[in-house]
Amino acid sequence: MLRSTLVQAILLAGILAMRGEASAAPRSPAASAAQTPRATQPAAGTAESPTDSKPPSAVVSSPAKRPSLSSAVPRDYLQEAPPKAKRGLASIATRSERGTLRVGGLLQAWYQADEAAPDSFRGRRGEVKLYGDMTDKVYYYIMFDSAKELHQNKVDILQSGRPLSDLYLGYRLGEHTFVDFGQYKIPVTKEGRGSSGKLDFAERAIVTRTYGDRRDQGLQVRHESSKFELRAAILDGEELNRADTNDAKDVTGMISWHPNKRLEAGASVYRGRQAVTLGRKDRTGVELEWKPGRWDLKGEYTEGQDFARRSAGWYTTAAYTLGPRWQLALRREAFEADRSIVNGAEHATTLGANYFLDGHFAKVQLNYIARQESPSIANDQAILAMQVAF
Ligand SMILES: [Ca+2]
Ligand SMILES: [Ca+2]
Repeated sequence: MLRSTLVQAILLAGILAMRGEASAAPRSPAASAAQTPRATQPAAGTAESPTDSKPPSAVVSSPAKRPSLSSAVPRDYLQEAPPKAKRGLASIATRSERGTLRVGGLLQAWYQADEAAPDSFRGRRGEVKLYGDMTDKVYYYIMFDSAKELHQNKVDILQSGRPLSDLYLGYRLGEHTFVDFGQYKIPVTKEGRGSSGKLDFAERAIVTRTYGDRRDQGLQVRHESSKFELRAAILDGEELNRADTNDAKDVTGMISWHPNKRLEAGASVYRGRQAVTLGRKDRTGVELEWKPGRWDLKGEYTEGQDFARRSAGWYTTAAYTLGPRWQLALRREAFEADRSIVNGAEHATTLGANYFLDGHFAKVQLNYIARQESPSIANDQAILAMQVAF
């Protein structure tokens, strides 16, 4: 109890400090408009006609600024390029005097050939995202993965198969600083917190999907500037769609430094207590990405502890872009679910080919995953994935 109260006090102090910093350097509406790209072509029926720029006389006197169609959601969540007018679905957005609404989605269909399981077609991801701003300070984000039930052929005591993934409301403390309140991705591991729509391979590495790509409920402070990204959060620690089972609150954070477009280095940490027995739940990870020329080289190492069990894993990926359409990628990875077991690590080598029909908005991925473990079993896998994201 004392510990969680302390953590809450520290977090609150952090928020107040950042608020002070934000109010010390107020930004002009003009500057903010210049820096926030707007979705340029709303869909039919939500038209931003030229007359839209002159609000009806009834609201002329209203000092409230209409928020831009860009959103304050974490940039990792969004597709790489800002929506362009000609990008069709990417421009679905609507704006009213009450705020903005944008629609996003990530659809993936797979064919999976597996040495250890029946070969199968699979609707892997069916994410529907609704997000926007209610004022120039207040924003919201909700995401459902409608395909979750399709691949959970088991009793789901953890509620992870429920389609609700993200649900948060937020407040913009300053130009680059936000507070998210609700359910969102924990910041552990770079690949885990990044968008599922921008992966080098059809699936994340074992280490990043074990520790990262996980959601929890809490309060998060986020700072995203041109060279730094920082997050600090306080969480229930029960993962998504579950109420806390103890009074303890977990804390997590990340820092990432990207001095230029080619280099990014970061670290993430998680300290928590789980179950009624308050067993340890810790993660510590480092991450590095370097993009010289056509190459994209990245790697992460993360270790964890759950109760007394210690685990660790890493991956390294080398991707080479052949041209606007083709990219080849190779990944080596290892994961040790229990470090007390000798030779207990599983290793995998994944060879991937990506064919971009329209960047990450529409792409086809072919992966072959060779898995090595001890004792050896036949469990290699091939995946053909097609994706549409907007
Ligand atoms: Ca807890
Ligand atoms: Ca094997």
